[in-house]
Amino acid sequence: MTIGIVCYPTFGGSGVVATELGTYLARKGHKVHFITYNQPVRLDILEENIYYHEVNVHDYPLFQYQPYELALSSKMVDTVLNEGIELLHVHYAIPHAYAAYMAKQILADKGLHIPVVTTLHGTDITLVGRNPSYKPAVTFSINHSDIVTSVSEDLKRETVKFFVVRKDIEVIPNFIDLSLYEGEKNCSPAGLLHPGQKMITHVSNFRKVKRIMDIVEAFALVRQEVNSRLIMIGDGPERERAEELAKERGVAEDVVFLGKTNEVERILCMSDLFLLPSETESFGLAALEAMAAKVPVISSNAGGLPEVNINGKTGYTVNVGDVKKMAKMSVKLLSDEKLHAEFKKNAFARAQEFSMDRILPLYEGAYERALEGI
Ligand code: GMT
Repeated sequence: MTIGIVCYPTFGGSGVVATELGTYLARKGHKVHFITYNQPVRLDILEENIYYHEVNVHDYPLFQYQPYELALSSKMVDTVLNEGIELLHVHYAIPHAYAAYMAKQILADKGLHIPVVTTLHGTDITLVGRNPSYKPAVTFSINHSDIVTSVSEDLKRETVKFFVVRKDIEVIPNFIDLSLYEGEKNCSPAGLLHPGQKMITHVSNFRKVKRIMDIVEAFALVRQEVNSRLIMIGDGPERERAEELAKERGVAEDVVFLGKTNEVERILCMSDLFLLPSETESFGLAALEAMAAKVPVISSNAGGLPEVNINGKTGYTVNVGDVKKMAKMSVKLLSDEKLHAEFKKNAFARAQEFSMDRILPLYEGAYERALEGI
């Protein structure tokens, strides 16, 4: 198949999923054309069957806001016509599904039928999409996609609850390439830990929804009982406040802010525990990545997280904001070697259920059905 993938090129989960999906489809022999405003961070354009088309938005003094959707639709049309793309797969509804609908209409006008597959990722539904300024356009573009997929059962329920959806939504969970987590030989704490310390890790874009302060508060409690260090990976608006809070709680020396790094797998494989206390999370790809590295997870029980992290097995799930419980369960896991070993095993076994080999064919199936017009 020749597939056009539209996504955000940034570190965000939807962009990562889209990039990895495209990369693995290309390795299976499909031709994959990425259409975005920047080269996606994890995309290797030198790989066979991968092509990248940049969307350029022209600046004009009249515009207070640049018409990105227009440029994106036009780029989709050109790329479909020039490269023989058979279907468009857009990740994150806003504004990609809407722009794809426009492209589809323009192409129909030229006698070409190009199906659109839309994957809903989370905040496009749970935070941004349900805002009244976007809701009618999001509803319309969901209903006019040929196939709609969502990354968890919870996100499907949320979509049906908040939008008048006439389309059937197929759940295709996020996936993981387990081979990336096999390099245990390279796995040594390097300079990150003092001798005898346990490593607690968090990875995110440090937006408010991730509840970064809960992590610091919980760590301050854990630190009183377990000799440990908190490694914070990523960057975003809440970082500075979190750094301040670590100082206020007297744990700054043991809270390391690493910023954005491509060494996530290497750091995860040395970790003893992963924290993800998000306010909402449609899936929680970061938790799955930790589990693939055999790291138990303590997460909130929000959104799709309980579909990934099984309470009492692969880690624990706690109510949003319950910092004390998060700390208590962390101490429990970090102080009981036998329990920790069992949870590590369970976490990895659970991650295997989301292995790329199992999930990729579900997308290929969706593409085939879209092409057959079902
Ligand atoms: O919040 C993020 O981490 C970014 C966001 C995105 O759309 O890029 O992530 C969403 O999509 C990920 C991939 O499907 C999911 O794993 C995340 O749970 C989801 N984030 C939220 O729902 C807050």
